[in-house]
Amino acid sequence: MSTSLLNLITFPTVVGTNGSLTPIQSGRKDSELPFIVKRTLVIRGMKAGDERGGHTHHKTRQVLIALSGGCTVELDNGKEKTSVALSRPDQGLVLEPYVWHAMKDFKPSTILLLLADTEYDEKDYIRDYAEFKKFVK
Ligand code: T46
Repeated sequence: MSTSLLNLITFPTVVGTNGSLTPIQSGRKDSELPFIVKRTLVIRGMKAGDERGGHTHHKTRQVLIALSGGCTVELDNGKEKTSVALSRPDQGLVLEPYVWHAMKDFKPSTILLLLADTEYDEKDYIRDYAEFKKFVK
């Protein structure tokens, strides 16, 4: 079975004369996180030629948000591949289990926020592409 590849959530934004506020909360609406967050990562300090990711997960569901700057995210569910440009703090890319993902083409001062529904467990990662392919046959 292949897993849905591209799922972007647009969070609502409240714009005021003194700036804007984007609530990111869990719920059932299309504009909400589809899980309860257990872990939050802030990923920063990338140079233009760097690459991150290059793995997938057995169980963990995640949402990736470019708080500033941006990058390209390559996605691969074993059947199809696509890529998406992330550059909006009000937009989250859902990363489902068994979707191989890699981030590249980082803009200057990129800060990524990653929200996950599990605690960190290295055993949940598949970091070898050939092993990933065995799971998505
Ligand atoms: C993901 C993408 C989008 C820890 O010690 N604790 C942690 O909670 C995590 C997540 C990682 N680490 C260690 C493991 C590695 O030695 O930090 C190092 C870098 O982790 P990683 O290579 O997984 O980083 P990214 O940016 O490639 O991946 C991260 C998330 O780990 C991953 O879940 O999907 O962002």
